[in-house]
Amino acid sequence: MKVAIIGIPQAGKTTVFNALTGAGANEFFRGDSKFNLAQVKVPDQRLSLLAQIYPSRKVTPAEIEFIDLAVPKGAWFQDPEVISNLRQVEALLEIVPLFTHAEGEINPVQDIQKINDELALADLVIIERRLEAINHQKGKKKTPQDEREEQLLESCRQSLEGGESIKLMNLSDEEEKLIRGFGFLTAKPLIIAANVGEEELGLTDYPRLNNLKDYTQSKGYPFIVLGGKIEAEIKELPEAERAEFLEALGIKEPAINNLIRTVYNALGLISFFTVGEKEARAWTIQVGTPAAKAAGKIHSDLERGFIRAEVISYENMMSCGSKVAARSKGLLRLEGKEYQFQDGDVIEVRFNV
Ligand SMILES: Nc1nc2c(ncn2[C@@H]2O[C@H](COP(=O)(O)OP(=O)(O)OP(=O)(O)O)[C@@H](O)[C@H]2O)c(=O)[nH]1
Ligand SMILES: [Mg+2]
Repeated sequence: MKVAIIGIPQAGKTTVFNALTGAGANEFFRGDSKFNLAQVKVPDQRLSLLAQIYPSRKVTPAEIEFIDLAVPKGAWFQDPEVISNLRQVEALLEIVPLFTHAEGEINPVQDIQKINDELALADLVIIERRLEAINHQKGKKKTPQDEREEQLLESCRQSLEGGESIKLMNLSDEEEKLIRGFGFLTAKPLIIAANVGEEELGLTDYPRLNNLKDYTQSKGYPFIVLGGKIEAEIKELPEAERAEFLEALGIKEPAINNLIRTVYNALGLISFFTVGEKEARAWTIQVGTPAAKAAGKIHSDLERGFIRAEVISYENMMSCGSKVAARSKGLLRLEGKEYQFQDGDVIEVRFNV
């Protein structure tokens, strides 16, 4: 899973990237490097608690990949490298500055609209190009499939020109499949993170924030608030000092954890677990994935030779304290290949290849 961090210049994108990754990435990109890239662990307390049962020697959380793009000033989305990177991600995380930033005036709703316009423009370029190609195929007549595609792209164009993104078009599964290959930017889930200044940290009710909250709600964008600079500082601290620092700030958990979970949920992702003495591990799947396919995440043999999955819910596993106890209470189920793992399922796959 790959998520791109976007936003207006100087919004705090690289700062948030550093808060996510602890990578200490430079604010300025040197040489040819046009982006920062890092794997981020998805915080999940359930996994650590499961690992304590065995105990497991190794704990491997789920991960999401974040990419922080160096965006050329001015011609934001006209940079082909930026665009092609964005087309490959599953979601967009937009940093909206609410702190006093270099660009001066603070106008979060306008900032979001500005970026949305750029995303729409990038999609329109692709649509025009494709329509052109469909209509000017040398010595070839339009197939019914071409016509279906043309019709669909025309309605995407109308939506975009009317200021609406493709994700709000209520496309059918079949239509979504037809346009998936284009990687339209306005079809991707968009998550908004307000980057607030240190003075506003912990404040939940002031006009500028409320406006933004109302706007994101009306558009259906998942929304979170964080102080990018503080979060980056927290990430730099040694583990041992972190708790004390958080306590001094009066917070239980870094906001960045909430951000990662929000992204995970916005993508419709859930985790199932495999646990043993060797390793406790979280695996990421899309909600609704059949068990055999989900098992394929662990190893392709498990999908190919899938027989059954032994499943215990996280809650039952914790209340019973072991797999053996869960089995004796009848709480271990055997599920077939069409079963859909639920968030938190602890599983073991029986297979034969
Ligand atoms: N006070 C304060 N300053 C911040 C915060 N987040 C970012 N900044 C500052 O804002 C400036 C821009 O931050 P960056 O993280 O480089 O922003 P960016 O969006 O990556 O900028 P570009 O890549 O140049 O578009 C830096 O000087 C940061 O220190 C914050 O939460 N509070
Ligand atoms: Mg940057």
